[in-house]
Amino acid sequence: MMTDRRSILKYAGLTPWLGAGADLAAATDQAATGKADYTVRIATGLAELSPEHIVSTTLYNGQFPGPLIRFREGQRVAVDIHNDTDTPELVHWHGQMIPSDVDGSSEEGTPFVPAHGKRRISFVPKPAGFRFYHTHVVARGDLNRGTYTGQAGPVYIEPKNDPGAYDREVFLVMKEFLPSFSRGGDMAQDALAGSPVAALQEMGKKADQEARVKTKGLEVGYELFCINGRMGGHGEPVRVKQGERVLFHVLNASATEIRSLALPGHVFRVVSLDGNPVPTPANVPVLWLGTAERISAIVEMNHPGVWLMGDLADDDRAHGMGIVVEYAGHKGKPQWIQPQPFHWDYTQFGKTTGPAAPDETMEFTVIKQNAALGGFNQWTLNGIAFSMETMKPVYTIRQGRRYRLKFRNASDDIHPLHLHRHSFELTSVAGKPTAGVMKDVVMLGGYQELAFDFVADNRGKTLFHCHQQLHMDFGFMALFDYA
Ligand SMILES: [Cu+2]
Repeated sequence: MMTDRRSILKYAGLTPWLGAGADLAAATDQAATGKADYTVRIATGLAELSPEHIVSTTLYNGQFPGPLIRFREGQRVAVDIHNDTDTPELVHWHGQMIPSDVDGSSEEGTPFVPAHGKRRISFVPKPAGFRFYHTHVVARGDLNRGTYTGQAGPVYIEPKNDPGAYDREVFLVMKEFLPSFSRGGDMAQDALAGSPVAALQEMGKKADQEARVKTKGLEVGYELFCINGRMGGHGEPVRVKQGERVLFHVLNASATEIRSLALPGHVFRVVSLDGNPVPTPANVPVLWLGTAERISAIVEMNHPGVWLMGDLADDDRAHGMGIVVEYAGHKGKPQWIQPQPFHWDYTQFGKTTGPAAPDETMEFTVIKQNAALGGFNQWTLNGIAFSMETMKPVYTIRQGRRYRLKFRNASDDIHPLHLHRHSFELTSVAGKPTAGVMKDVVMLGGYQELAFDFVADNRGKTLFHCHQQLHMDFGFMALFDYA
């Protein structure tokens, strides 16, 4: 059941990348001169989420989401990044194993794309699968910077061999706009499976009591929500036929929020997490995605009608977090049915044997210092908040060694932990051992524990951080560097 991949791009509001394709001349020669294979232009523009809701923000190539970029695994590309804004920018190639100077993180030493300037980069895209690209600048208190803007877009790296047991693929990018600060948040506490650890709850309470300011730290909320840049009901529906198998590639491009997604009357067969095939594909009624996580799931279209595929949070869905799925021959108002609560458990996609024993184990305890930094919460790893001035702490790693990172979360927040330039293997989630699930972002539950392994196989400075923009900007980062 092979289909023309490019034909899917007209669905769901994603625009194909003009001029991009596998037929381009070898890019190696174009790395220094000549025409780039891709151009990313960063500029302020308007995103029309609905006729009544047009937001001004920073965009890639004048659109949100940024154009879907299709790379071919192992085939070098040259990318021109133009920055038409007044501030330096960085484009991070999330989930790819590429050198530090093109990864898009100043902490790793990637040069900024200067304001009103340009930078050409060249790299060999890998590994195959669903990745994305997004800005990696610090926002702190500026809600017009960083991932609060519209600087995000999907990347798909075509594998050399593709099993492709589906009829069509559809990319969905979930995103919020019009952010504002508030005291205290509405973190989706029911997202994850597993129980809190009492000792971590005690630590969290103690940190709260020791905080000089007793009020809650600032959090970010949003007014508008969208999938593929359109509020629910305002974009082109996903048009399907009965009996079709549709592969959805879902990206949570939020700056700060955990998202859920359900399609009434249908189940998702999760086949990949963060673009990497899982050892045990499994059916679930609801997807949960931390900030920057991706899920690829096949849905068998066996429940004809017009449905709203949306977030479980009523308020967010009412303000746009949904997209219409319309069967051929069916018309009318899209229907939503609230699913039963469903706890996300990464281990159901794993295997029970393995993983390999690590060469070294590092432990990290996460603590929130309530409202400690000018009203913002400060985050510490083992008591240290990352400093943008000194770029410390730095953990030294050695080429070829397997490291196990163990996390203990002494806060009630969920943290989407992200490691740059490497994939990691989940080894334990909320006390449950697992193996074989390869990811680059994973949600560490409130007052829970989690462990993953990674192999040091990509020399260069490597950033680790929580992908929640408010957390990474206020301490929740660390650097790894090769000896
Ligand atoms: Cu966090």
